[in-house]
Amino acid sequence: MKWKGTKAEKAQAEAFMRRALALARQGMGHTSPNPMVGCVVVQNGVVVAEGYHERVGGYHAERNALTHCEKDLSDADLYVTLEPCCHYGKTPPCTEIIIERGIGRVFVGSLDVNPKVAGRGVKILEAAGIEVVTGILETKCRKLNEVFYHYMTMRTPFVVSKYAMTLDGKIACASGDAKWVSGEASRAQVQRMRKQYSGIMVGIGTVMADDPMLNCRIEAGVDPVRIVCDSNLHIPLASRIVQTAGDIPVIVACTETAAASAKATALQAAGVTVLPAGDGTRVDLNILMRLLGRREIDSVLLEGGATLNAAAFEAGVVNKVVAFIAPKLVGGAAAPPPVGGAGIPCMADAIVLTSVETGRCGDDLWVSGYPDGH
Ligand code: AOF
Ligand code: ZN
Repeated sequence: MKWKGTKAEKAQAEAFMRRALALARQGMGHTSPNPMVGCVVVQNGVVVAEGYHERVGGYHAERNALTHCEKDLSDADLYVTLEPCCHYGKTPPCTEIIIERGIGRVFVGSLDVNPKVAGRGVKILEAAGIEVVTGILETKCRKLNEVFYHYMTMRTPFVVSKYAMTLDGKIACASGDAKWVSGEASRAQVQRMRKQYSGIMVGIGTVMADDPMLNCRIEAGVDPVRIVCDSNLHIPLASRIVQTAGDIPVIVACTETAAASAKATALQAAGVTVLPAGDGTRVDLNILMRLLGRREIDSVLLEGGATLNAAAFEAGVVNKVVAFIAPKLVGGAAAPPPVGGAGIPCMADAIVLTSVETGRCGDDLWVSGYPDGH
């Protein structure tokens, strides 16, 4: 329902919702494919209980807040970033405990898109006589769970194309040297992104050039699944990714033909999942995304080079772009840009980003946005 509070009341409600958002973010990297959710319980203007969804399979935010508080919560206000669930999943419905504890008012950030909930959570609370106010900091709450909203409705991973380039639009020198394009602060930010998303994808060119690990070096146990797009299975068995396949999962996407080869068998023996994606001469990225979605990979950080990035934009699988721009120039007609391929012939047909945000990361600039229609 629409809320008729005063300006001051609205500002206060938003302040509590901001606290709930901060709590929700503490679950980052641990809740996939569930959303990040935070909850704050307020009585007489004071926060008396807090909780968040700490990990998939664990209690939801509301239950975490309420079970840890023994106070009488009759008529208290509860702020939650996502509509309370009303289904028996891995845990009992949050609506049940909210009703049991006698909460008087519930402030909801954004509605759930899970078809098991989708507005029914609000209806059940209202039917129990609880006043429900929706849409508090809705945009921020939705954005926090942009992965969840996409994955729950599309069943394919939310793909974030991340790249770092020089001010003259190069991701490496003409020699191939790329260490480092962006500064330390940007690279630290990329480590945080590796924690945030459940998969990380590169092309075979990057494996050949850099022999990367593609792990997350800021926290143990939150590494994304490593995905290599390698149509003809050229990945060396001695590469660091293959050598560590037993520790951090590796998926190598290839063609149907390559998946039937002896190389595929050798990779499987090394612990790699070989995933055929299409019967053409190259990996079909749309098919690959559907297959990754079936494996509950809800998001992919695409750290591609010029070729894979071009293929991803051409296939229309990119949902978000995050570009770091370093204030340096290297020139060179042969130095690669972030997106190669044949390119779009007319500027009028360019992929335009919406909801653009910009900022600074050390001396670098960053720009993020969402390709048209995504
Ligand atoms: C909430 N609060 O903290 C979360 C919610 O598998 P389950 O039982 O954990 O249920 C997952 C679904 O519950 C998820 O898809 C989403 O709809 C909702 N998540 N809801 O009220 C929470 N994590
Ligand atoms: Zn719940």
